[in-house]
Amino acid sequence: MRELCETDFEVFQVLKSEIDRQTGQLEMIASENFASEAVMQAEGSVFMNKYAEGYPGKRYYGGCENMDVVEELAINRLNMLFGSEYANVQPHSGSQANMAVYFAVLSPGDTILSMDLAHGGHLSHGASVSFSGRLFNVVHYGVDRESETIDFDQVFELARTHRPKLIVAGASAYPRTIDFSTFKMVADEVGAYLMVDMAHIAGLVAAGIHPSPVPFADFITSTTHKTLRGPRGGFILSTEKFSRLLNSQIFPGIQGGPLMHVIAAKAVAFKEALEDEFKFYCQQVVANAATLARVLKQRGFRLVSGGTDNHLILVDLSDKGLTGSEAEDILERAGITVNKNAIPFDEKPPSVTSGIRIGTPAITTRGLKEKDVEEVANYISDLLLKPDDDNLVREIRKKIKAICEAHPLYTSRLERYKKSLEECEKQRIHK
Ligand code: DSN
Repeated sequence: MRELCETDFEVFQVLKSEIDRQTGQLEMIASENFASEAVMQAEGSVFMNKYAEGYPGKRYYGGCENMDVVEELAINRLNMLFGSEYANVQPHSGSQANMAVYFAVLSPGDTILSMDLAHGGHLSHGASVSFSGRLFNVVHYGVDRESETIDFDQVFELARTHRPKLIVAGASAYPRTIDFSTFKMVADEVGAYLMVDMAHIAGLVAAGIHPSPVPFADFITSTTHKTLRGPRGGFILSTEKFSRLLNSQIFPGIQGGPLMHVIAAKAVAFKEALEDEFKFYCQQVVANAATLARVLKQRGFRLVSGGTDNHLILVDLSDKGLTGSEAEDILERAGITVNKNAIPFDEKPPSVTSGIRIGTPAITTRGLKEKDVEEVANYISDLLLKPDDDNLVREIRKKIKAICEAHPLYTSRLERYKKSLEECEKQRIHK
């Protein structure tokens, strides 16, 4: 078999650069993580060659016997992980998992009550630029101006006024525990279905650190690549009674052939998440986020809601004369990757913002603990308090590089790439 570097040197080089970027910088985007080599091995495998429309035991193509086994493994492990009755592991993404639930229980024009994107919600929860906002009548709740936590008085009031058919709980930039039992009370009072999109916190739920939505929600959707640390993709959990309806909404409703290589990788990730080691990892993610919050507060930064219960924090930079996009850029130059993020009631547009979102899942995967996070939090503070100091950026870049070297990532993969590159260069010279 010819190696990638022989068949396509341009893609090989850019892949090598991306490995260098991921391993040589501190990844603090709250929604990103590093999947294990085993997960990547399953995804980069011959499973990708197979069409398997349908579900285990009922496919529309021959030769699916191994597909059935791997999809059953993924389904059973996922149900075991969350204590759910029904799982669909075919959604290509979280958005498609959400779309399938909407299409299962709503008709165009029906009302959804969900969290405002500007207060930490998600595009696919009814933002006007998303299919969800274009097809459905969406009413948004948000956070309370004072506490910056979900305003349940508003949730109750909007539910009573608008009688939504579906209430969506779940967020992409919310640093606090979400109270699913109160959402269930609201849904019951107005006769709505409850969907929880737990994409950000799925790993924490699996590890028993965040309360589970399973006892409360009719539908649970998620991605697999955030705190859950699997391949990029989605899934749906529910009860047996919705199984046929949900299966048919994913296929043939909105998707064709499932990505069987991704499903194989999901199966591997779910097995990893069932192990005790994953629980310890998630505990460390939360401990690291708490340390980050503590140090940044000590250094004079205001955090939305005053802190964090989970894997992320939202820093309000409006009193520092910095925009979120400037802060993202300064940190990136020093080797720390974060994203600009609107804070609740932000007056700046989403392309600028007044805040940044910082998360600890990926740095925890590479082994950073509280002491390292304290050091990193101080570097972040130094950089944001002296945004024009280029020497400081250079100095901290070196320190971040040293932290990365002390916590290596994908060592065997890098070794393989190095060997492959050397081989390839030898052959290029000889040609
Ligand atoms: N884009 C993801 C995030 O960063 O939170 C959500 O889909």
